[in-house]
Amino acid sequence: MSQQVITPELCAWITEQSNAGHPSDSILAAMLGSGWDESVARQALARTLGQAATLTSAPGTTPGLPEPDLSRFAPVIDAGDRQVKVMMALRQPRVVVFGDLLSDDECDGIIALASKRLARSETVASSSDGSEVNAARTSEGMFFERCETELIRRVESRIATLLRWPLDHGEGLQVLRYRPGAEYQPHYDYFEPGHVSTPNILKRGGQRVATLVIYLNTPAAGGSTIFPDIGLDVAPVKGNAVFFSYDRPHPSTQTLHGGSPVIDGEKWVATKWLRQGVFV
Ligand code: PD2
Ligand code: ZN
Repeated sequence: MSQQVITPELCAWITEQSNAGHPSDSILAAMLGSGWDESVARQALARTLGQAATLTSAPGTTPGLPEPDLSRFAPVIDAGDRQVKVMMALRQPRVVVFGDLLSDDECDGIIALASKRLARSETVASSSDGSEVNAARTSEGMFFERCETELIRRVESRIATLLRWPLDHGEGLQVLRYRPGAEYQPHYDYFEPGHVSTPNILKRGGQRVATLVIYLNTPAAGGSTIFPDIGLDVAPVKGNAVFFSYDRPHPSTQTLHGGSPVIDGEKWVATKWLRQGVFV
């Protein structure tokens, strides 16, 4: 076949397929079936949908997505050192609510360690290559190093077992505190493919492919985690967690989510973001 060219029409077709909800590996399979060279097809997917679409077999990345073992839909999952409850599971998008992921003492221990190091939360800057304070995120936060303390290591290893995803593919745990009125407006957790800072961020382990938000306390009112595209509200309950995964950095994953304003009391969460490869 003569040299194949990635045309705007091809990119538009890929976007259309993705918006219709077809996962990137199905789009790739369709392209291979119509005679596209694999490396050109992967390049076209990457250019259109971002790196995650192409990395299922890229060197150094783990294929598939983090996913708890729900095959028997047992009421609890053995996460190594703790039996974790499955409260709710949605297939598309994949959202799972876990109960009793952490004990009360573990939640209190993480809050005690984090409270000494809180600062106003930052997000990826909108135009420059860095991070900045963002009015959409009125919480305070901090990051732990991976395995920074014995408690953090134990929790991270439980998460790795529960979600069947290597511990070293996880970013350090981030802890956020929301005071009354504080919120986290709806956003996606993956890195925007077209953003100026994304190529550098992706060097440290590729795209984010899943999020686990763990509730470290139970606010008196407000503070649910909301998923506007699917009309889901998850109540923040101490020790519970909400997990969701996304196979491409694209709104068609329906993983838009936010933290609704805290009405009464404080809300504390610990977030674990999982990458495609080793996070360094
Ligand atoms: O605190 C939450 O409910 C929340 C909502 C949306 C946390 C995050 N995103 C996050 O940490 O990414
Ligand atoms: Zn988020």
